Amino acid sequence: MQNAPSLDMQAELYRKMQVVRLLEEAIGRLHKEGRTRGPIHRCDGQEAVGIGATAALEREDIVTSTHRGHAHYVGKGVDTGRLMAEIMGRATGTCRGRGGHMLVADREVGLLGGCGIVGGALPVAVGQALAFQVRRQPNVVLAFYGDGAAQIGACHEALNAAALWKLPLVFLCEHNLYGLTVHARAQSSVADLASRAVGYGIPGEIVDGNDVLAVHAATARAAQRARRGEGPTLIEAKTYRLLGFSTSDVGGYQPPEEVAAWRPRDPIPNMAAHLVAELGAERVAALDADAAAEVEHAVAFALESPLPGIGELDAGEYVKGAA
Ligand SMILES: Cc1ncc(C[n+]2csc(CCOP(=O)(O)OP(=O)(O)O)c2C)c(N)n1
Ligand SMILES: [Mg+2]
Repeated sequence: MQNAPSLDMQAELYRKMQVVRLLEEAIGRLHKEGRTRGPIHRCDGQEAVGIGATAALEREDIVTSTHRGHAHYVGKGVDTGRLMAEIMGRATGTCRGRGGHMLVADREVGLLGGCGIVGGALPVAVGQALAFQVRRQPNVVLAFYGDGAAQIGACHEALNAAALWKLPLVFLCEHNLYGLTVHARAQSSVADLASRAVGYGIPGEIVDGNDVLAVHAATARAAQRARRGEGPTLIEAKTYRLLGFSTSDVGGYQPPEEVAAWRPRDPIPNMAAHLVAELGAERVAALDADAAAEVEHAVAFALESPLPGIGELDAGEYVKGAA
């Protein structure tokens, strides 16, 4: 493959996908035990998108995320202990436990934040990319959004402005076939959302979202183009939401044959098979063990961490006593 990452980097991409999967499974268990609050949007099956795309960025580049952002967070380098603590509302979380799983932000690693308003982060990404351009900084913004978010007005406005002003922005649409319980065919007159790029005069590319190396390569190309001042790219990553919308999803709308067709395309076992062939089973087992240890440590750290104290309630206020 052209510009394929080194085998060591491929191993790290695999290990990070495993970290995300194991985190999701741990969150699922903790949720069932009543130890998390609110619905959680797991990304099982979509790990290759977040991990592959963020690996193509520099630390100073910025990511905006969605309500389904765990792979984006881990990929951009958020500490998994502080991430887990944030998901569990603990004082040691990246936002001191105030954001929760949908609103994780960590400026130190270039994560501007998750977003519970579908498509709401896209105009924010435009603003950040404009700031990079105005300040002549050599950085790019990677904006994740879903196929559902692609149907809202703010998405059109963001694409139009970014294309017009040639902003250093990569639009990455995670097309997982559903917005909530609604199939893509009931949301859009076109199946390939990348085709919309033509209307903005920017490149559009469809990529196998379950192939971490393909996602990485496409994002690296788009980021290079953005850094050269040539403007945004729209990448559509075709993927699948294996476990439904959220932990409160009662299911029943994803046809079993559809799920069965996507199961063999799970990005993690496929990458494992590739790495076993390249590096041997022992090395892959060591990567699995390393990922499991990291997640175990992250969960223990979160569970040992205190909830925020009542005295810290106004700690994040811009203006003290404004109310
Ligand atoms: C503005 C807005 N409208 C509706 C919702 C409710 N809602 C939450 S997620 C979602 C579907 C999003 O679909 P998609 O962008 O494809 O993301 P996915 O859940 O598939 O990852 C909807 C309608 C919301 N959070 N914000
Ligand atoms: Mg979707």
